[in-house]
Formats: sequence, structure tokens, C-alpha cells
Amino acid sequence: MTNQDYFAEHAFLPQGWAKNVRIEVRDGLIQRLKTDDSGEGAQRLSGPTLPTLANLHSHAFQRAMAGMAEVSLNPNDSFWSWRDLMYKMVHKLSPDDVRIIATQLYIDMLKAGYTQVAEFNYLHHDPKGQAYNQLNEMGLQLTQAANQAGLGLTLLPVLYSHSGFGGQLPNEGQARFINTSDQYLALHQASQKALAGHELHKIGVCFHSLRAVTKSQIQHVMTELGQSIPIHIHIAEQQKEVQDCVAWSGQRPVQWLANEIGLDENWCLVHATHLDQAEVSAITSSSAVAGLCPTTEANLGDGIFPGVEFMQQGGRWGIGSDSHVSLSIVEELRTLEYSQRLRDRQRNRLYSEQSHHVGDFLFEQARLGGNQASQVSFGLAPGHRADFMVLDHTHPFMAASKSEDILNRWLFACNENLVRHVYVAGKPVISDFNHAAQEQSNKEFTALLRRLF
Ligand code: NGQ
Ligand code: ZN
Repeated sequence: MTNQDYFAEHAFLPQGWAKNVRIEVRDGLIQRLKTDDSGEGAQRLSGPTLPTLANLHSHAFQRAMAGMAEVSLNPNDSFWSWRDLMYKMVHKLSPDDVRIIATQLYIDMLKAGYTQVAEFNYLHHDPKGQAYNQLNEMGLQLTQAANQAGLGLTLLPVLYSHSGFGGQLPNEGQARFINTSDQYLALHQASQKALAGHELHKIGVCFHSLRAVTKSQIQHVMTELGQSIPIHIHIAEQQKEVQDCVAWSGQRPVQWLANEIGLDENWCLVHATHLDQAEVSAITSSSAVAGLCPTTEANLGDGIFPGVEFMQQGGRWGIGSDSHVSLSIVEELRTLEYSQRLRDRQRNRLYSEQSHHVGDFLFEQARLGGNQASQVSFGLAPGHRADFMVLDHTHPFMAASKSEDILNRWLFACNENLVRHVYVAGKPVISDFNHAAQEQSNKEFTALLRRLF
């Protein structure tokens, strides 16, 4: 494990920007931070230094089809017709394919400044729906990919049993996803065993959506596993989903979950897009995290998250790249803020009394929410894992900005990737924009894409 002292002229700490910061790393953790230090004997970081983020929502295999569904096939193309295309691709993927896709994806995540990923994995079985010899075969492939990339994995094995509210039978396209609760518990146990001893990796519990599980299944699994580990679910992404939930239960999805199961800080509600006021309050008062995936939600035509209201109430949230139409913290946070501006026809929508700089506010909240949902502690503070990134000091906006303007310049005015160096547990994984395994990984990924499409 890494022991090293680093020195950053400008560093973004939880309390804000600081100058001449010495970061003492011991066993991969930040042991001590000193501001106004001389930097003597420390390794100098070349540019503005920030914590990395945890990417709180990923379906790795979907990276292979990113950009391939932007062809109008009928005038009513929607989330649901996109899903049909996605199911067709799922059918073709072997475990090796999943590893190849995930390795390339995870390297790209590191290049973007994400050093942990919450992998929402519901692809469990072979194309006929038969379990593999190893129940957690796909989880093993994803773990190998994360190890090869050097990224932390928060594995979320997903329970998926039904095709619609009230326990409807699964459809053909879902055969590879389906487990009973007992099969799921066995899968979860195998996954826990496989991850034990991996320093960077964590495990959580996951229900695909209220469409895919019943109340008694949620209760059963939570009784067995739900003690202070992250619990993720897709909650209210599409209006049709909200309507179907109301037709089935008389309640909206978040309302149902809050009333029938209960929310707390273990929960991550992915795509909490469609919320009424009471649901906003139910989430914010519970300390659950809203898992926002702004570029995927825009790509799939989901709707606009009530961010202004949610954040005024101090709601917790983080970002995920989900279907991976973008691997950019910049694009996620910018899309989130701009969605609010376009709806409200106003500027500077997401900020707080403590933080009027929109970029600083967005980045800091995404850090905290990503941490909570992925069970990691990123941030330049003692005791945290020494994950951080260095932005490109040669860019004029970086070279000339006062520290309080750095995040706004980066998040609202740059198009090229400025993430120049990335460190995981104190060790460099991206140096000058490059990763040691990228060439080999790109080669394998290219060959796979040629075969798939
Ligand atoms: C998924 N993706 O499971 O990959 C979903 C679509 C569904 C997003 N929600 C499928 N973005 O929700 O049934
Ligand atoms: Zn998802």
C-alpha cells in the first residue's frame, strides 16, 4: 500500500479551496493534510487538485451500444423502444464480452475522474436463462475488469423477478436477469465471498425497480441483507411507470416505497425523476440519496428532476453515467444545471447559502452523494481513501483562474477533458491522460464492437 507525500498549490478541501497543501498518504489513506506548507520533500502535483467522484450508477454492458440507438425507427421512439434494442444486444453477450466492455469502460471512467463505480448488475444468466456454473460469473468478470483498470467496484447484484407491478411474469427479453429471492440470496452470498479481501471493492443490495420485485421480496431480502449496506433501486424514471404504479397500488413509486418499506440513508433512488412535493420531502427528510444520471436521462427522454426544490430542502444526490452515453463529470453536472435553467428560464439554479458558486456546489454535493451511495469516502481530508485528480495546468482557464473560479471554469466553459492525472489509494492510475492498459483494452474492445455491430 502506498506511502507518499504529495503537494498541491491549489486543493479543493471539504471546507473549500486551500493553498499549498501537503497530502500525507499512508497505506493508501490520507493520514494528514497541512495547508500553507513548503512542500519540501513531497511529490508536486502539477495543477488544481480535487477529490475524485464515485460514479453511483452503471450498467457496464450498455457502453457497447452507446450512440447506436440514435436512429429513428418509428415516430414514437421512446425509452421503451430503446429498451427493446438493449435487450437484443444483451442476448449476444458472453461473460468474456462483458469483461472486455467493462475493462475499457472502467479505464475511461478513471480518465474522467471517477475512481469508484456502483455497478448495478442484473445480467446474471446465459442467453437461455440458465445459471452459469458460478452463480456470480458476471460479477467475477466485472471484478476482473475493475482490477485490471485499478478502479474500485461497488458491486450491486440485482434482484429482478417480474416484468411489471404486482408480480407479472417476466418476458422473453428478460430471461438472463431473472432470479427468485432465494436464488438471489445465494448469488449475493457468492458475490460477497468473491469480493472479500479486495481493499477497493464493496457490495450492496439492489432491486431492479418496483416493476421487477414484490413487497414481500423486498422485505425478505432486506431482512437477510439490508443492514447498513447501500440499497439501490430504479424508482421513477418514466411517466408510464408512475401511472402503472398508481393503477396498481393507488400510490406513486416514491410514495409507495416510503410508506410500505421506509427510506433511510442506505437507499439510493436512481432516476428519482418524477416526484410530487410530498415525495421530494419524503426523500430529503430520510437522508436517502437521489441517483441522478443527467446525460442518460436526457438521452432516454425521461423528464426533468425537480432539482431546485430538492436541493433547497438539503436533499442528497450524486451522479452516475448509467448507459454511458457520456463519461464526463463535466457533462453530467452541466446537463443537470442546464435542465433546471431550461425549465425555469432562469440562471444559476443549483447552489446553497454556503456556496453561491454553482460549480463548487454541484461538485461537492456529487462527491458526498457518490460517497454515501457507493460506501466510500472520497475527499481531501484525513482518514479518507487517497483518491484525487489533477486538472490540466496548461489550459489557460486553469493557469489564470483564482481558485474560487476553477470549478466554474472547468464545469461551464471547457470541452476538452482536463483530468490530467488520477490517483487511487495514493497510486497514479492515469498519468498525462493515459492508462497503462488502454492500448490492449482498446484493441479488444474494437474487435468486440466489430463483431457485435
Ligand atoms: C436498465 N435503464 O435496467 O438498464 C434500465 C432500463 C428498465 C435505465 N433505467 C430498463 N436507464 O428500466 O426496465
Ligand atoms: Zn439504470
